[in-house]
Amino acid sequence: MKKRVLLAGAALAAMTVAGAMTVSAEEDLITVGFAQVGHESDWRTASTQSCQDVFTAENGYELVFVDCDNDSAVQLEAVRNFIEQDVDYIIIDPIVSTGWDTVLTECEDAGIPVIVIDRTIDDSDKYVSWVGSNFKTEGLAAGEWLKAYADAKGIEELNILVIEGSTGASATIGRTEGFKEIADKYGWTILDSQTGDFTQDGGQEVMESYCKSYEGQFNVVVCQNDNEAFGAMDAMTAAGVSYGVDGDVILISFDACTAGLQYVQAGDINADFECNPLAAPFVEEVIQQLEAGEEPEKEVYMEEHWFVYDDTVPSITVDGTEMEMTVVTDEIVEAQY
Ligand code: GZL
Repeated sequence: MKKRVLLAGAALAAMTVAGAMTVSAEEDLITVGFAQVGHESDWRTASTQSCQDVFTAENGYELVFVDCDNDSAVQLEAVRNFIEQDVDYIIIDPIVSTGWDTVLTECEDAGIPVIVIDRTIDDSDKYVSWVGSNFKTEGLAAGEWLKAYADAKGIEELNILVIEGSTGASATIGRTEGFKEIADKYGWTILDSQTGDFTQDGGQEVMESYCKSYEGQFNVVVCQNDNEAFGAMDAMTAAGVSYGVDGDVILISFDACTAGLQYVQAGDINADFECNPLAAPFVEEVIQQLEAGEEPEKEVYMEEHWFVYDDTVPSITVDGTEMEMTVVTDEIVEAQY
């Protein structure tokens, strides 16, 4: 019988006095261990907050949260500690997509269901569900939008620099694969593609190097998340390179966090391809299904939008599916994560 955290004594008294919950003498809390990638970006902050907002004592949970600081060894150790603590469920956002089968087998042997969010695990299927986004589709969409935008603006030659996300992360792999498929399809030149590790500092450092190595040779920069784009903008500004809807360089980003959308609205980022970080409500649904003895879906895809400054390109077609481009408004910025 799985050990449950019993809410009793002062904690129970405090919560009943506060009216936070109506409880019997002892209330079982479902313990959830969450091994988070780190704290590298605005997107990550929103992802963490989503779990902290959902997995509360008031909602019947105890969240055991570990920020793995972008270190895969720390993340594997965190999962093993969750097994030692005999939590009820384990959530993993895998820093990298491989090296997981051994520890997932240990979770399976311990009878602890694992739910993967956001990035994917590609060398094991020993988890109940994955909740996240299609990263390759994000890359394909960015490429098809760039083609339509360049055509609309009469730009015939595209010379592209890419600032990739963290090496080995499925978000990086998918966005890179999708965008390169379109670049190959239309015969574009990708001058260089280096990792900025999904951080603002990383984006700035890579862009500073690009501005020196490829001075005057590039007219598109693709950043695989908003924080890299913020750093790249600083670097291009310092180098006297103009970007955005009125600049010499088309700037594309991913995530579409609030700050990213503000830059789109200002015309500094031409297009921002959303990746939805708010997975926790969908994870809770999976846990509740398991609690009820039901079998959850193996894959749960999040809904996302493609944001632009204006309606130069109202829609795109990706893999035969028409997708609307969304012009950023004050209301959209206000409502974003
Ligand atoms: C994508 C997520 C990525 C974001 C980055 O789902 O894993 O990691 O795009 C974050 O902002 O660092």
